[in-house]
Amino acid sequence: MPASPTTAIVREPGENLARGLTTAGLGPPDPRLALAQHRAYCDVLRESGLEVVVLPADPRHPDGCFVEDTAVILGEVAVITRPGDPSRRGEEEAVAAVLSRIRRLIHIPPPGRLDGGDVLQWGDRVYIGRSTRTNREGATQLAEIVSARGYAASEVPVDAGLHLKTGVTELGDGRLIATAAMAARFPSADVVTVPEDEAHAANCLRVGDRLLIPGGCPGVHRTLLELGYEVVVVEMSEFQKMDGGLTCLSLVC
Ligand code: CIR
Repeated sequence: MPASPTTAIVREPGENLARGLTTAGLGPPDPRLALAQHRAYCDVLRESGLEVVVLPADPRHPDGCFVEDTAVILGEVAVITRPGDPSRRGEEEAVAAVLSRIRRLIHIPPPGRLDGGDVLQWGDRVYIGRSTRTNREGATQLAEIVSARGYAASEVPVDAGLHLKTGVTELGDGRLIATAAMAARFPSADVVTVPEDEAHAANCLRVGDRLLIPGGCPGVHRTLLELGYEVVVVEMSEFQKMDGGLTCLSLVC
């Protein structure tokens, strides 16, 4: 496994982003603002030391910018998922083509369904969310793949929110950030619990020494600064309208 990540794979949001799946009820995203926010996100990744591979938007896949769901990076291996919603199948192909140059690929075959947003790697353990997108077969297939590589696998029920990582992500330094409901699933962990009105802050992205957090969460921002994190705020409003967060927009490998 490379000592630290060097690359982020992203895909630009298209003009038809609003035709993707959403339960947010926040109204349709503005495709131009989404593209500007996406470019700013990529700039932060570059400033954080990553080479950013930008795939063009694909009009067949309005949710295609949420590349996290298409693969799980595990050291030298990339697990190419079988996205849980049929409308998203096929998004994984362009990502797999890039990953095949830098990782050995393993595929999730049917009847497995798995979204990368349901996979949280934390230390030597891989947590797999059982959500509306990730079924038992998909979770079991991934558990076998990770177990064969020395990780422990645990399934976590996802009762609220789209994916496991909608409600819990890694801050670095052995700490997690989570909604209250998800924090209860990690009783022995050091967890920063987000207030209900800043629930979207449970999806943060640690890149090197920097911690990317979404805009609109002043309370969590303060807490993280007090804990000593080098925080970078990234505006995500247009992606939040489509149930997306910071981790969803890239595959860091
Ligand atoms: C979907 O519902 O599939 C997309 N609109 C949002 C996916 C967000 N992905 C993620 O949290 N990993």
